[in-house]
This record gives sequence, C-alpha cells and structure tokens, in this order.
Amino acid sequence: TLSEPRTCSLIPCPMTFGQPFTGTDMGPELLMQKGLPSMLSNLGWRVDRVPEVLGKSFGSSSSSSPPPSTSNAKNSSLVGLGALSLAKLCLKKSSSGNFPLTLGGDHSISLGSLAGVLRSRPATGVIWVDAHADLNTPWISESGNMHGMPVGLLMEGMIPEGKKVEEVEGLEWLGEGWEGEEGWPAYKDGEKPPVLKPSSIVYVGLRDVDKEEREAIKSLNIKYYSMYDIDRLGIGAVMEKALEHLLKDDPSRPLHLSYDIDAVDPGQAPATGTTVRGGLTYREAHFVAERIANSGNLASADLVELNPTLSDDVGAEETVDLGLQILTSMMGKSII
Ligand code: HAR
Ligand code: MN
Ligand code: MN
Ligand code: MN
Repeated sequence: TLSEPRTCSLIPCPMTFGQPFTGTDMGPELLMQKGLPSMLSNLGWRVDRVPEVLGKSFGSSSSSSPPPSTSNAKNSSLVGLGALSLAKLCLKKSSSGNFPLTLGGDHSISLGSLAGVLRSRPATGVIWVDAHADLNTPWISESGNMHGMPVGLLMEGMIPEGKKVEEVEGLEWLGEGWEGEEGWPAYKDGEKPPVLKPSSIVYVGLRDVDKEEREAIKSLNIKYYSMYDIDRLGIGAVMEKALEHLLKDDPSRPLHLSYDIDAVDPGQAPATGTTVRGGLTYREAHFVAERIANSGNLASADLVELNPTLSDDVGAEETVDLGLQILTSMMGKSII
C-alpha cells in the first residue's frame, strides 16, 4: 500500500473583529456546506472536523458590539482571545502530527494559527499570499485594524524599543511572563514565545503595502514577490524562488501557507473586504497552491477574508467556489 492517510484538522474560525465588516464570519460555513470535508476525503485525507473555534457566545456580529478599543489595535481583546483559542487548537493538532487547516474569518486569526504551529514546529517557514503585507503593529498601523497585523506581531524586529507585544490587551499569552493556562502553557525551561524570523517568510502577490511596512520589508530584508515580480518573472519562476528561499538549508522544513483571498484579482474574487485591482489571475491563484502542495512540505494552512456579503450573489458564489478550488489545490488536487 501507499503511505498511511494523513489527517487534516479542519478548523472553522469565523472571526470578524480584525476588520470593519460583518459577513467575514460566513466563510467557514459556506465552505463546509459546499462539501469541503468530502472533497478532502476524496483526495485521500482523513478529516478531523473540529468544532467552530469561537463558539456562538463569542460576540457574533449580529449581537452586541465589541467593547471600545483602548489602543491602536481595534477590538484587541476579542481578536486576542480568538487567536489564543485557535493557537491552542493548532498547537494540539500539529503536535499530534495533523495538518491544521484554518478557515477564516479575517486575517487576524493567522496570529493564532501561526503562533500555534510555530510553538510545536519552530522551524516552520511561511508563504504569505496576499495583496497586503499584514506587517503592521499597533505602533505603526494607520488603520488600527488587526487583520493588517498578524505577521508584524510575530515578527522578530517589529516591536519598537521599549514596547512589548504582551502589553496589547488580549495578547498577554505572547509574553515571556505568561503564567499559562489549559492548552497554552507557560514558557519555561528556556522556551521563548513563538516568533517568526524575517528570513522565514516569503510574500507572494503584494500590491498594497503601507509606508512603514515597506520600510520594514527593506530593513529586515524580507523576501517578497510582488505583482511586479510576478509580471516580470512569471508565476512559475516566482514559486521556484520562493520555495528555494525557504527550503535551501533544510529541504524537509515544514511550511505554512497563509492564503488571503484578496491576493486574487477582484475580477475573480470580488467578495472580500479590501479588494485591490491587478491581482493574481485564476490560474496563477491555483498554481501557487498547486506548486506548494507539490513540494511535499506543506504542513498547515489558512484561507481567509472571504466575505460573501460584499458582492452580488454571482460574485459571492464565484469567490467561495474559488476558495474551495484553492483549498483542494493546496491539499493535493492535481489537474491530471
Ligand atoms: N495595510 C492596511 C492596514 O493595515 C490594509 C490591511 C490589510 N487588509 C487585509 N489584510 N485584507 O491582508 O490597515
Ligand atoms: Mn491579509
Ligand atoms: Mn489582504
Ligand atoms: Mn493601503
């Protein structure tokens, strides 16, 4: 027989508080309704369906509005609590060898999924497919929206002198002094809180980057392939270079793919909160996922920022269908 079937832990995480729009919480349910679990089993995965991370009591968009923000990190207590819940799950599932696949929700949840996988697999390299760099922190963000911060909050060298990530309300669990709780223990015996090295991430698809983010990308020497680079080199060469950058020193390194649907051109993916024209084509969007799947290194992933309420019905359906296609591609579906 071939190798044992691997287990994919499907984790619905309908977070909305990292950005201003309701509707971003509908992604997971739509993807599940359209048959994602059976599509994954047809690809040979054993599927471990995890109950929704945030739960109905979490403060869904329809009920009460979140407490007022106390800093330039809007809704940070709710975003932080949701991210911690997801971090615990990703820590647990990745520690038992599963592939955690998180369905967003806005991109702030990747603070949780990444923290969780980095804690159990610190060597993880990240491919961030997005129109945006999401490299802000509360100290430099122009908007205060936390979906623009998941990379910045975990990146070594991004927290300003004299500041600490754990001082942001809701992010105490990322500080060295964290006392620990069920599922997310204290850091001891020399363990440091999860952190991402600048050399451990590659961006693909960038085309809307804030001034401070751009300066950080340059000064930290973070590898990126913007839409300019994709036009110049072609998506094939870009993906070879991206994988080479992450795998050159350790060919068996685990990879995490964080796929923001807004990386795709709004013509193909209109139902998302911050569309930017000039994105990945339909085939480029697939190829990115296919090529990473083909590396054999992919060990965890997120798909985020679907918002079916921000488009007409046709656009919403096309965007969700594209999300499903991208998911099955990253999980190993090949054309032939
Ligand atoms: N850079 C802007 C900000 O921080 C835009 C944020 C990003 N929007 C997203 N995330 N959809 O990729 O506010
Ligand atoms: Mn994003
Ligand atoms: Mn984005
Ligand atoms: Mn901008």
